[in-house]
Amino acid sequence: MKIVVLGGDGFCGWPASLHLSDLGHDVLLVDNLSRRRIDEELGASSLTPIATPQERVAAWREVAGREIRFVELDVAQDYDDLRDLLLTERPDAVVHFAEQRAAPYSMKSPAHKRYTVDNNVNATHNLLAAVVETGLDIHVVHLGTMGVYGYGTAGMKIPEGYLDVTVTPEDEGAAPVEQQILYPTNPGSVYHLTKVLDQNLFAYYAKNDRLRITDLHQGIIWGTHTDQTARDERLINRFDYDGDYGTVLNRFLMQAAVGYPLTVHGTGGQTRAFIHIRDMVRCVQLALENPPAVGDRVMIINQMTQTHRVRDLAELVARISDATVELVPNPRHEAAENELHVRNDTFLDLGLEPTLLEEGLLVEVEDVARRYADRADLDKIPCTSVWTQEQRPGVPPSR
Ligand code: NAD
Ligand code: USQ
Repeated sequence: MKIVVLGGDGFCGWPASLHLSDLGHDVLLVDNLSRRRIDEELGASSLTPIATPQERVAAWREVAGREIRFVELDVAQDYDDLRDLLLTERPDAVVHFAEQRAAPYSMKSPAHKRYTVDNNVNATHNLLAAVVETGLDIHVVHLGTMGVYGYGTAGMKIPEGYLDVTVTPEDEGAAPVEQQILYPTNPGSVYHLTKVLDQNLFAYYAKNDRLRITDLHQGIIWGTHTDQTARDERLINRFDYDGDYGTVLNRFLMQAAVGYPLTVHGTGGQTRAFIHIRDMVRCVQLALENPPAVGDRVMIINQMTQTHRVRDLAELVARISDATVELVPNPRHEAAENELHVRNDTFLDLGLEPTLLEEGLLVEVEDVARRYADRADLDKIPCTSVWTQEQRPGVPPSR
């Protein structure tokens, strides 16, 4: 297949691109490098030393003998260029990772909220409008999030996108009608909200223009290496640990490696869905190999393999690495404790063999963190973005 990867310079996009290229697909990376600029804005950087996109693709050519091309383009702003690229390249599929993906970053200020909405919603809508304008039959695979669902499920397993409901018609004597609706959303940040908005864009374009769309509702990624990124240091993936972009398990592993108390928010009773980065690249492959048909509704797949409670993760990391755990005030507005049950049959049925925490991989990731520990800036570890006005320093709680 010819595959365009939007956001191909990012934490997920880069290893996914290498994996697809390694399988023999023709891969074109598109990225506006906004993530690298946000590092500069935050004064933070990847724990691992990442090469430039140009160095990365040159290293891949040298190591694997395969060509990945790179185009710098803003998917949210350069509509004409995006459409022309699709017309010139005529890809079979586009994998869309090109969004601002950190919940804390999206809550930092009104400017950050607005940027996240503008960037994410426009990127998604530009892609859909461009596919329609080209008239090409391109399979769109989008990286969505488990966070669109919210985390209070009343004990039920969250289905893969759609909920069965029974409607009782107003007409007397009419039989109840069975329907499937999009599972009700309950986002926990402006970032997660943009993924909810994306969902409606997809539903509309699948219905109105018969676009073929797969929306992958992905859990929190942990890990950093894949088989391909580990092949040469110039191919190394980014590893975020700062208070905005670092995700919880990778943060705990890095904190353990540098002797920083593990930052558990609140009671650590939050339960979340997780997936290892190696499984993510395989899921993207499986999604590409199993597209919906023209006229189908959006194919929604839960891309997660395990659920874990935050405090259990902290205790596990503390146990294997002799770290201490600290309960810090929760900067977020989220339920202190929740259960989470998720259906994930689609990828398991397609042959995904989940990488589990128990497999000793925690240690592998911690090794990465330890190896690059001297690059860590400990001042960047605390999460300083807060969710509500009341949580801002100096604002009295009664306001
Ligand atoms: P990332 O920030 O590392 O990568 C995103 C890439 O997209 C960056 O390289 C950035 O420069 C690029 N980008 C952003 N806006 C763009 C635009 N307008 N035009 C062109 N390029 C643009 O994030 P990631 O962790 O790789 O996440 C990728 C996708 O996966 C996101 O949509 C995210 O919501 C989703 N996701 C990530 C996780 C996770 O744990 N990392 C979990 C679930 C879902
Ligand atoms: N948390 C801590 N301590 C920390 C960091 C986080 O206790 O140091 C807690 C948070 O309060 C939250 C949970 O851990 O309850 C998860 O936080 P996270 O930053 O790992 O995950 P989240 O903000 O949800 O975002 C990440 C990715 C996002 C993706 C999402 C998948 O950044 O792109 O969409 O995971 S999911 O959570 O399934 O929606």
